[in-house]
Amino acid sequence: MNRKTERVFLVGVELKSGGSRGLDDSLQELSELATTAGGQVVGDGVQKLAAPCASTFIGKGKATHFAELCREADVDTVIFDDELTPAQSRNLEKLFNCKILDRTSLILDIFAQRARTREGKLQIELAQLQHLLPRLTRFWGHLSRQKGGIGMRGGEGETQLETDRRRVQDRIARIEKELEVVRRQRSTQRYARQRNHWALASIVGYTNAGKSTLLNTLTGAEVFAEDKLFATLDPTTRRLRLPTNQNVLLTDTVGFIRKLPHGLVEAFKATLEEVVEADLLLHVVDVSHPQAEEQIHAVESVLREIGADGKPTLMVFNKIDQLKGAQAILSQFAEKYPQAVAISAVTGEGIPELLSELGSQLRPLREFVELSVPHDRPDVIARLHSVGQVVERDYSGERARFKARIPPHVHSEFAPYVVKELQTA
Ligand SMILES: Nc1nc2c(ncn2[C@@H]2O[C@H](COP(=O)(O)OP(=O)(O)OP(=O)(O)O)[C@@H](O)[C@H]2O)c(=O)[nH]1
Ligand SMILES: [Mg+2]
Repeated sequence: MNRKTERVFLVGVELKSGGSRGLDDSLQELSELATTAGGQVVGDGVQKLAAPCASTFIGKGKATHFAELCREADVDTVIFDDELTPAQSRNLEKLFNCKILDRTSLILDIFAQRARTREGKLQIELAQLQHLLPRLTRFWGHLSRQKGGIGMRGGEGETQLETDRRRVQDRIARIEKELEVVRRQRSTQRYARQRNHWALASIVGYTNAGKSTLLNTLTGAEVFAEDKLFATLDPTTRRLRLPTNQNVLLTDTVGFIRKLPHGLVEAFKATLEEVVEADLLLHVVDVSHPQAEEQIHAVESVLREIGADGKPTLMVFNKIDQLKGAQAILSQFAEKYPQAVAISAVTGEGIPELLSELGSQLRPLREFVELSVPHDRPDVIARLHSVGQVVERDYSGERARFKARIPPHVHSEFAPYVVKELQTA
């Protein structure tokens, strides 16, 4: 763990089909990922290709050249921006004579470093082992899990390999069993929540968009927020009370990224159930990011993958304090997404608008009723004001009359006083 920081070299490929701009952004992001994982990027190289090479992904000549650069720069790990096949990894490892990672395994490593809950840790380990299994080579060596570095390191030689494979398979089987137990417990907790019948809103968005910061600002939660990718892995849920007295459960969860490994999405499906079950999604976007638009699409594609597309979604354009002179961007987005709100989770700008938009989007979930309450039941009247949103009141008659929106979970409490179901606007 206290070994010197790993020196990292990045390799990107510009396929004829994609533009070079996409490659630059992708490499820039890969570099952030490598840094987040604790590496130090000491160089990078790109190659233009019609199609990836089956044996070494990039061309053999280019690979040999990069390998030389890496030796000179004393590089420990070479990271490819795309997913490598097991054969490509093995061949490249021989050629470079150092550890080869791809974007997928890098993201998995970061997740492994960040997981805190039992379920999170198990999910990551499972995804990691499944990714690793066909790629086991002598550079991965024994499987003691090490923290801090990029990935696992070993180097005990080929003889270890068969034993390692068997151990990985055993471990996968054990984790799957354990996950089942952990999940059963969690779904019991969820049922408890469902009985509350509060609306559930889930914050989604690209990694580093400001999701946790927003949850903290809205609810005073103390979720870890940091200018690093994937600061959050495990979901946190807090109650948010809107100015209209509506209670909402607000969940902050793991961020998305482009080329998010499929195995990881699979592994996280259970965690992401909060997203799938939500009544409303808050899609937080860092509008100050030059790739904001691409990030929106990446998030939408993960949402599709987990089956949460088509959900009512409130677009939240965050970090407007960072826009400075670039306000034009905001109006472009506003045109494209007319329902959106623009905020700064840090300065609090736009938060009142966000709250009121939340209120109106969640309103249809509540029942709009007319009530008639005897004057000698001030307790009922007080309770109505504390849990409901009273929009009209009339104390002049024999009984007090109200028009109010009340959340479903207290509907039965007021049932004796309801005289009319009103149309929800
Ligand atoms: N200037 C500015 N910075 C913000 C704003 N919102 C969040 N940030 C910063 O952006 C960084 C990322 O914020 P987080 O809240 O951790 O982002 P996240 O979406 O939860 O990220 P992950 O959990 O890593 O996916 C932090 O350094 C925040 O301080 C904002 O409105 N303005
Ligand atoms: Mg976060």
